[in-house]
Amino acid sequence: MTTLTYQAETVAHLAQAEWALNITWADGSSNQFHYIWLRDNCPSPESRHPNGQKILETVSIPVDIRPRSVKLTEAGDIEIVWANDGHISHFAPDWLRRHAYPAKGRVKPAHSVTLWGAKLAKNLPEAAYADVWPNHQALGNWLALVRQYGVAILHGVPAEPGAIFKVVDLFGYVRETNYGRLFDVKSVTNPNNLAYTGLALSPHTDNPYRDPVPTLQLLHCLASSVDGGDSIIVDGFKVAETIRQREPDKFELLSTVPVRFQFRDKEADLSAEAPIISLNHRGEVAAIRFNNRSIAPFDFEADLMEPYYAAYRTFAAMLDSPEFQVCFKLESGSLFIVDNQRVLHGRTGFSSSGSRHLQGCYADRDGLYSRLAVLERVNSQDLGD
Ligand code: NM2
Ligand code: OGA
Ligand code: ZN
Repeated sequence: MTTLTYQAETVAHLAQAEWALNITWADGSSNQFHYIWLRDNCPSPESRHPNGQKILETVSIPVDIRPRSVKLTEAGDIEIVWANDGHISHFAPDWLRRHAYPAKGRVKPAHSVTLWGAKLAKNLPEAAYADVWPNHQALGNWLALVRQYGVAILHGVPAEPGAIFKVVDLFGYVRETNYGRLFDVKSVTNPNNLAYTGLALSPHTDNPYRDPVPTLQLLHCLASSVDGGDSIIVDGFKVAETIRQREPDKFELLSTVPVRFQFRDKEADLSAEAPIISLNHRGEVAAIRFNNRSIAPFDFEADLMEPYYAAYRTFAAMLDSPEFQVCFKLESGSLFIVDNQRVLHGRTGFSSSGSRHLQGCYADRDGLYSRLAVLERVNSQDLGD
């Protein structure tokens, strides 16, 4: 038998102001709910479908809507009869309390995001395919590593062509590009991309010349018997926050000046523009876009050229620095996934003796987060909306 332990919210007092209903709760605190907001969020079946989607068109609500009456029912709900059309809304006090505004200070803490530097090498975020595949708890834990660190490794994926899709199937869908649903990363003659050579690749995000960029990248190792070809990962958010602290003027340039990235071959002509560091509306670092191989010639005003080069070089030098880099050898059967807007990846160069073959693909981060949220629902007392 399960016992519901949460306490039902009780209303101590209701007061009708001109534009809003004031509710005083049993604990003495109070909240204000605008009438238009209450009508907009009415849970009646005419206003909202059982699937949770809103049927009511907000624009159809009179902007000066008022209640004809407001009362507390015997069941403890708040009942509002609206003056304009007599529609009746019932609100559960629990629901109102959970959605009270302003949300500041009340929002659930963001999922834990851990910025990391070189020390992550001692404790790599990793799991075994054999564990996550049949087990939702272990899969959730592995996907949560992607959300927390922006990278996770998976060992023991069958070293067979296409096996990378089995991993994508665990959380979402492939994002197809001009490189195909799947691409083979190996040294070829006449490569259209330096990835398909034995050259070292300095830390980068993939496809910065696309808008939107693919938000996840997976790379799966099928063979690796060469000298070199070690994998490098760097937390771009950590580097950005470090520049913000140490050299704010350079941070300002990197986060405001747009630069262009481009890629051209016989079939594609791609180009996109963005600052290397994108901030969200709260000023937090939201995305990194950096790939020295595919950046277009800068075309700024003359005055900006030297300061921008200084900022760019500081950023690139930090990506190359042992303070921030984590290096590891991706063995045959291992795979890593990176948040392609946060964690930069690269490799050391490798010789032509022996063989090295990786397969890669892109996928969407929102799909991974959705899958993770559904897995987490199972273990939480999620009351829904
Ligand atoms: N490949 C491996 O985004 C890039 O240009 C990096 C991407 C060719 C799909 C390489
Ligand atoms: C890539 C890439 C790294 C590697 O294909 O985008 O960065 O280890 N490859 O070959
Ligand atoms: Zn890459």
